[in-house]
Amino acid sequence: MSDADTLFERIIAREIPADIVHETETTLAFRDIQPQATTHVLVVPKKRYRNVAELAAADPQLLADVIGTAAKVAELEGLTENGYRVVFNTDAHAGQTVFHVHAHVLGGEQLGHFGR
Ligand code: D5M
Repeated sequence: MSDADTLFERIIAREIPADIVHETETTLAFRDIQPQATTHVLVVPKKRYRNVAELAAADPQLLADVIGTAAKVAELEGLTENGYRVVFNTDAHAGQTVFHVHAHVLGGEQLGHFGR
């Protein structure tokens, strides 16, 4: 990818600090700096793709790794009994701000219905 590095490459490279929750060979999970729920963790593949559609097309196994890490985070954070949400904001209308694909794992409270 030709764009400049995003913030998340710098977190993966440990150039800037993050509150890391879990790591695998291919993924990293860390707490969102602006939490939108009691528990709000981001899961990123270490290899950069712009969004989930590009990741799915190019490397379905890596997408499965991201979802597997999200499930592991839910377990580690105690979210599995009451449930949780996994969200991929994709481009402008969804408000994607960091163009290194990331899953938001949200839970720890009753979440509102999503939409506007
Ligand atoms: O989500 C991008 C998310 O990234 C947003 O919820 C804030 C979060 N963010 C921004 N900077 C940081 C750092 N430094 N650490 C952790 N989390 C961060 P999007 O779906 O692109 O809007």
